[in-house]
Amino acid sequence: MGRRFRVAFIFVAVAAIVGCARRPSVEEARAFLDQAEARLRALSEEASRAAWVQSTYITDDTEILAAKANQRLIEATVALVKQSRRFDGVNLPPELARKMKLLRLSLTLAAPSDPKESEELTRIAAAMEAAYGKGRSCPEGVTDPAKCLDINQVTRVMAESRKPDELLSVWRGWHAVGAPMRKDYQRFVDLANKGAREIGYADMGAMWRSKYDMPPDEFAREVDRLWDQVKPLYLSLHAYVRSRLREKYGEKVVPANGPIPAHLLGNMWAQSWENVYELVAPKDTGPAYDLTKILKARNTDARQMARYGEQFFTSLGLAPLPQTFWERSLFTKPRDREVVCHASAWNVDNVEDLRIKMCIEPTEEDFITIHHELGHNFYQRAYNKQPMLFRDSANDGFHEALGDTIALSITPEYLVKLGFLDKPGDPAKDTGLLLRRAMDKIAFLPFGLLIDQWRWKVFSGEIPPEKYNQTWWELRTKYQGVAPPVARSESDFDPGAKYHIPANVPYTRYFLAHVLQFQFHRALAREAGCKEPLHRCSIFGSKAAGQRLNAMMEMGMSRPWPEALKALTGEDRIDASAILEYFAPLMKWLDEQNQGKPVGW
Ligand code: X8Z
Ligand code: ZN
Repeated sequence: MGRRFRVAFIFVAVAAIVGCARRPSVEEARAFLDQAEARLRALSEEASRAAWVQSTYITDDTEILAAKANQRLIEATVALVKQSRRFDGVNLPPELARKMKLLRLSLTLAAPSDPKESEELTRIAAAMEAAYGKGRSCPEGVTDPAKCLDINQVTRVMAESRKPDELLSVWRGWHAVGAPMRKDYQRFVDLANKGAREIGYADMGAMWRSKYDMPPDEFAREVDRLWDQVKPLYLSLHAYVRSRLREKYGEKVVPANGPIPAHLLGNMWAQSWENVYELVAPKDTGPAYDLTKILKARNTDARQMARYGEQFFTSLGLAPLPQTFWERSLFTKPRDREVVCHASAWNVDNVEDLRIKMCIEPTEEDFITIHHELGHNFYQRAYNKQPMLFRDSANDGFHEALGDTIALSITPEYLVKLGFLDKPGDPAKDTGLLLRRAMDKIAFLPFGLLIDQWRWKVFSGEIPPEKYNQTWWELRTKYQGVAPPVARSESDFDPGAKYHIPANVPYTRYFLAHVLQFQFHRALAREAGCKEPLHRCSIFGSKAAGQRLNAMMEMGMSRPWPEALKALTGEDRIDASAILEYFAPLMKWLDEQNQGKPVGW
């Protein structure tokens, strides 16, 4: 016994002297991960606090403070990733092996180890997000900010105006927000790639694609497979909407068989079209209700909008939001300071300091977005008992799908329960209802896909800076079938006018979410005992559905996502059959409408 000990001791001492690593033990790996988790937890809280203040009070100072806190978090993570390499080849129990893997995947922005470069990168990141937050749409030639529109005003014009000239002016003005970011973005890509390479990825896009419990190339193929499944539905919707818009705006504005001009679809990015529903509504089965009108007529204020959202989640048996949520959230756009209005949900201390930041307006769009944001919050709280490295959704598509799943339960029957409607309307006349949903959910799919098709190629270098804008529009035309309403050039940088590019938020998550939410909804509707067609099912008040949902949410990221999917749905593949089933009656109707009309562009 004594001898064996001595031999081992000598071996360790020699290994330490010559610098050659003895293989570390499982216990050392455990201790390393415990410390890593504690450190990441502290630094992430600090970075969140700084980011919160930056986003809700944009100034030069908050920008620098947020950048610095983010730099500390990223540098520490990169250092931990590098240290974790010494456990390569150690046979770890599954939980520790998963933590090791997730540590290496935990960044969405990697920074080079040179502190000057990591400082430059985090400063650029903070500056781009702030520039977006401060963005204004100014009419051509105007520089007086008082004559320009902020993002909420721009959103309203895009949703409500039916004058092509006015829409064009606002569209052009907002897209000008991107141009000054071009140089920064180019440098951002170089530095971020350098950081990604240092921790073992080919580039940032490869790093992002590695987060799905499968080889990155296989993930890219999965995404293509899903798109192929839903594409026929998108093509039918596109053809129908184009022909109706052509009736409205005339042959000079909307081509018979080409892409639709991107400013006519009710949204700055043409990413969801529900705001122009009335222009394409079926003539005999129009909308049974207009939620925006109802909310306005009831003088629903921002907090009340959030209360409606919370009430849905508590009806499932989930605990109410903490008091601090109501005290610390930002619900309305402040009059006297710049904020990032793009909606987001936070868990500042990774326990239950839950908040949303959103410039809420009483519209249907925001009513749904509130449910989306609260979905993040309820998910965040459900996994807060997991170890730090597992405090995330099964994959990022799950996080984005959660609240949308709940919002699919905002059915006419549910609106009757809220006292918003007298009667739920006749289910035999649901084409309008389905078309309206499709204008949101189906219209979004190609947009959700193309953003990262562009970014993946930008990060890999396949798209060089001198082709940033051209390729952006090639992809928008290829996938969405939309065209810029005025000529664009490389002096523009239109990707910068979409929040997630300057804010560096990966986007494939939303594409996945738009498929997953229908899969979730179908499973939960069954759990709730709904026998109606899927679009008439609401899980409001179903404790059984709530339990099923909660069991999945509590898992956080502790298991590969197919297991979480299985816990909720019994299926272990992402699959478009639910979204196709949901819209099957509409598909049939659209194909009838499209008889003899051109499809595609
Ligand atoms: O960014 C969001 C959420 C916050 S995670 C409001 N969404 C995407 C977008 O607005 O572009 C939700 C749908 C897609
Ligand atoms: Zn979200």
